[in-house]
Amino acid sequence: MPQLGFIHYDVPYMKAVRTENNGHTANIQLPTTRSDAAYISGGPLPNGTTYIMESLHFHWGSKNTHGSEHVLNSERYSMEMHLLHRNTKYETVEVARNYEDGLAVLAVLYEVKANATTDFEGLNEVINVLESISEFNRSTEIDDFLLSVLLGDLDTSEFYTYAGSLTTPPCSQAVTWLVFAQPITITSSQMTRFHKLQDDHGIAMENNYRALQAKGNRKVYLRKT
Ligand code: 1SD
Ligand code: ZN
Repeated sequence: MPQLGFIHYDVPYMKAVRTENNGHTANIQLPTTRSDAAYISGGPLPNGTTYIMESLHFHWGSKNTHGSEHVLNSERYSMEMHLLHRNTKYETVEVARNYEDGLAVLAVLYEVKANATTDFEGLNEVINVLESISEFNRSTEIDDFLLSVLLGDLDTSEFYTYAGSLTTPPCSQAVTWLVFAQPITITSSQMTRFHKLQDDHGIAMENNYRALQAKGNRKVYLRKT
């Protein structure tokens, strides 16, 4: 399998990126213009296709013992980030989600370790603005947003991959999932900043993850590229 390729992940976005509390999560919408966009290719993605970065968001629990959507070897993690990419052969995410090769989501797992005292700095790019979007419908902008910082020194060569669905309605079967095998350690104070977000009823936004689904006849592959 070819190596998973990251294009412009190490180039800051020129346009400020919009970060919004949509009542379900903190969602960051990335520019997708010809001169200001990031992409992935290779790995398990169909040969010769490029997927453009569209948006990213997070899923978490009410406690640090749960919150991720993926579970690795029975291990639940505190939070999971989704980097949603669209196959450039489709015009929009809405169109792409009607096709099996429409979307690719990179999933990063976060583990809160009680004895971790040093923040995972990469996530602070997002965490620093969470207070300003604590209420539903609030939005703000982040300047010079850099995707590579978010991944830190995560080993992106090892991931689980399978053909699956979006985890929110309409749960379209349109996603090539790539779940990085190595979790990122964050501090409990970093996790607390997500727990302070409020939903559309002004109630703590928590447990915004989908319940574990049966694997069915899906094949999940562990890839080391
Ligand atoms: O939950 C997100 C949802 O907010 C939206 O981004 C959707 C794509 O249209 O993707 C799902 S998920 O499957 O990435 N969780
Ligand atoms: Zn998601």
